[in-house]
Amino acid sequence: MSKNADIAKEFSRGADLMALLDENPFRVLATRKVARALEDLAESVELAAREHRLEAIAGIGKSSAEKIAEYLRTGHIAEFEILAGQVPSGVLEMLNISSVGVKTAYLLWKEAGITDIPSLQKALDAGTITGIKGFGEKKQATIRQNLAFMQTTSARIGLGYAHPLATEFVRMLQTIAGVTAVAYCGSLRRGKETVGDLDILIASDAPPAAAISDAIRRCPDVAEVVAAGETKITIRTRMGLQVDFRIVPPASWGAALQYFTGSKEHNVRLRQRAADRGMKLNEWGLFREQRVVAAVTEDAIYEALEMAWVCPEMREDHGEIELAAAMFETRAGRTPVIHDPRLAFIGNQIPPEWAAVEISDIRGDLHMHTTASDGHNSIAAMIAEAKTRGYQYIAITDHSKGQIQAGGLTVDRLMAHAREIRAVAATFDGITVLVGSEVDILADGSLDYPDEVLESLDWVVASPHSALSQEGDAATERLIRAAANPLVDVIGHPTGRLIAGRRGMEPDMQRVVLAAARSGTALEINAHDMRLDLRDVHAHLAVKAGVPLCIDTDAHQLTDFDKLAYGIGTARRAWARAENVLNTWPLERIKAWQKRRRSGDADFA
Ligand code: DGT
Ligand code: CA
Ligand code: CA
Ligand code: ZN
Repeated sequence: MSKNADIAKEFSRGADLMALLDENPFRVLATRKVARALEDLAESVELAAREHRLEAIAGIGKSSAEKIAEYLRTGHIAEFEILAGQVPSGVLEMLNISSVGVKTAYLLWKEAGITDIPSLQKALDAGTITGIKGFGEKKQATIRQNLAFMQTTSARIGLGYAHPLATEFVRMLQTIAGVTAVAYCGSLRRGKETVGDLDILIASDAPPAAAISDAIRRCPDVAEVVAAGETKITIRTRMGLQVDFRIVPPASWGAALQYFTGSKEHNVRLRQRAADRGMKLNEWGLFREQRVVAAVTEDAIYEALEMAWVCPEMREDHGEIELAAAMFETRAGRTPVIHDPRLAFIGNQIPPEWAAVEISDIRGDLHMHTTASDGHNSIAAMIAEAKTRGYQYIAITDHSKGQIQAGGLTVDRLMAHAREIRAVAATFDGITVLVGSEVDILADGSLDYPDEVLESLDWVVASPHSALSQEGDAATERLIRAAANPLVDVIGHPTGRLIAGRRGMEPDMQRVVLAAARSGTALEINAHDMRLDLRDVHAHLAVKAGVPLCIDTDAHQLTDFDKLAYGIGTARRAWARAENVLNTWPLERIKAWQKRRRSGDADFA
């Protein structure tokens, strides 16, 4: 875990402790805000502290900045340790059970004298928790189930499992008579890299609840029905993923979709915006007095709140509300004054048509493997598949010689492979195939092939594959050195992290981005669900600095092309427009961009 995540966790623990000790709710809230600010922080908290910039971060005040500095110095925060001394450690651990929040833990501790998970388990089994308000049979049953679940798994689930499953549920539910619309919402719709659970919304007039419930139960993935009511069904899949289904009337579709898409933070701001205008927003609609102002579509709701529609991936209260309000003003012919520093990179004038990149903007995929290294398909099969996807160009980029276990190519094999790619490509019309390589960035930032070899290639992806636990500065220098080579077109999966598998390098990404801006090098968003590297906050740094992103699937087989959607989700979370994504450009523009750098007359700084 990074320092940012470590300290965020520490503040979150501090907030929990304060709440359990009945501290002032405003202080608790302020402490939670610090945790969130650190989670969202794109740069290294250590660097910001060293340069005395902590207090400039929204949500972090003087005393929090001091606490952060203290943590960086000593590895703990004394004030929180003192609080921790007053709360049994088992009470904090109970908060890890989903459905046990601070309030519940507080009651269990103070009213029932339960101070750890084993005694909670015992009390639930023996049925000895009685006479406490809010602890009926139902609540206890829920806690018991969640406790059992927690003991089998605790991790958030990756998109590689969650997305196909959600898509399949949506497809299946759409076939039920009486169902007028189905969509997944929650974190999946917001394009987050992992999900806690799935939220699926179903619009249906006269609720055929029984038909829906039967159809869900029949799905082969369903292991257990956790709860089933008229309008809400919750199941658990064999893989341990929870899915919440909610049935709403079509008249409330837009409001429900908006509500259940979240994020909570975005929704809080929206409800406030409604209140400021004398209206009330909830999952049923936007109301003035008892009258419905908007409810059927999301568009209408945002419109009535004097905002442009916000793409789901941006709904995190990271400035998108201010952006959408400014777009609304611009469209109405007014010139909004933008004060929000988060929008500064867009410029003084918000274009009325500002839009995040979409799948249909993508013209090609510039990172993929064949059987020459560790791919499963031939050159011809990859080209044919790319053609069916409507791509105008692709790059074939097999591994370099250092990747022995992945069948990396010696220089001789690479040369033969290049000839073969050109020969096979000549048999296809209507698509340009770039001969490329995914060359290893070695631990010191040098590359696995000499420049003479790279010069003969049309496209060079340079990626780190080994020495991924390097310390921060070494990792930063390594990536900067690779980017400085004018023959490198794009840095592939820059940190090497694997979601739920490997933490990867933690370079100072702001410095890497600035170096890439100077050298005119693109940075990859590797779209594989296990990677999503760059991640959202780092890709946002590239967008702000004007460094082109390249959204690649790194396909090792034909079906991997489908993973593009995950990379698009991350790019949209980073506020990337089509313009920011290199592989939305026509090939001629990419070539001109590459030529400026390779010929040394680049003027990228
Ligand atoms: P996850 O499941 O942890 O990946 O994240 P989400 O965002 O999918 O969260 P989830 O499943 O708890 O709730 C889905 C959405 O429903 C959430 O983004 C906003 C909305 N929502 C659910 N419960 C609440 C609530 O208590 N307050 C507010 N404001 N919104 C809620
Ligand atoms: Ca969810
Ligand atoms: Ca949920
Ligand atoms: Zn690759």
